[in-house]
Amino acid sequence: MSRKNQTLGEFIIENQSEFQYSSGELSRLINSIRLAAKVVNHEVNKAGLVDIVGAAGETNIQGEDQQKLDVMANNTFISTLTNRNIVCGIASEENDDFITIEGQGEDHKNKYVVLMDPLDGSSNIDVNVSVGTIFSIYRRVTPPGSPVTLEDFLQPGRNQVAAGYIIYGTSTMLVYTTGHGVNGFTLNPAIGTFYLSHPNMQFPDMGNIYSVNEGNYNHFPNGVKKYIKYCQEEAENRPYTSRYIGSLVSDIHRNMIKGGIYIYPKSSKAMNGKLRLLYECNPMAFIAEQAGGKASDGFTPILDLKPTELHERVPFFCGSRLMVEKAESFMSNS
Ligand code: AHM
Ligand code: MG
Repeated sequence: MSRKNQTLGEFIIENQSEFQYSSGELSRLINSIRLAAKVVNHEVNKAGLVDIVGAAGETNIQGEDQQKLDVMANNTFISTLTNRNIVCGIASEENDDFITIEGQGEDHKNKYVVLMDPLDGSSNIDVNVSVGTIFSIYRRVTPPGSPVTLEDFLQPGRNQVAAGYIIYGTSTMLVYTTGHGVNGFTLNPAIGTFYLSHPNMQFPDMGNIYSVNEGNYNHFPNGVKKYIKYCQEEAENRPYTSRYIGSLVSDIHRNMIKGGIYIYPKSSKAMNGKLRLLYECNPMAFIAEQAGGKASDGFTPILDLKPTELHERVPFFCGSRLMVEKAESFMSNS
């Protein structure tokens, strides 16, 4: 249930009972993400003012160790998530291996694992383009009481209990789902509070935006080439408009609001595309499906793929249902 002027904190509490395990832990976990998001937002907003966009390990003019923003975001989310007694493991795009969290009693009793891309699109920061955080939450599959294992992280996306993103844009938004639709909250920076601004977000079934890095056109599979030509053809509601920010969170967010398709296909340069199944595609696919959209690798729903390694990459087609289905038909017929 949503109502006017509802804050994210109120929304989390009021909707807690929707969640089947409903012990309050998932709510506390989302609350800790809300807190980390505010900290990262503060730092991202200062990026143009202070000299913190330099390489990690350098020293700034005040003699302080510099952290690149993606390192800062990673550290912020890890420490915030570790400090509550809820999470037993974290996997991040920024870390080679997963992190094991013992918990306060050092007993490995916590139930949730978090997988995240702490600052996606970070190459855009220097040019003042929106970036985002993407997160994905699962219940561990190994029994509590022992350290997490790789198996806890390599679950199909279908097992996600929550997923979301934060977009640090013209305004900062937190958008998430716990499997009961998608809701978006906008930060009022003056008072540091997220308000429900986009209740029950829905991908329009059809749109007129296609988002793909066409610079790689010559390297794309035939199905993608043909679909791009289809998008450009003169027809009743075509040509579509091409919009590509190169910042996944922003491209998906815009397409969810306006209707569109995002494609990062495989290519002859990158056999599995670029995006990571666990940190980028699974959470975005969960959100897309919960918002009435679709997400696949061109053939199979992303959420049905069985991951085999932490940093696995996968081709990604995500967006308005009818557009993704059309792109898939070009893939299977070529
Ligand atoms: P990153 O995780 O290294 O930031 O890369 C992911 C980003 C996405 O946000 C974006 O959609 C894509 O890379 C853009 O890649 P390209 O520049 O190849 O089009
Ligand atoms: Mg990324």
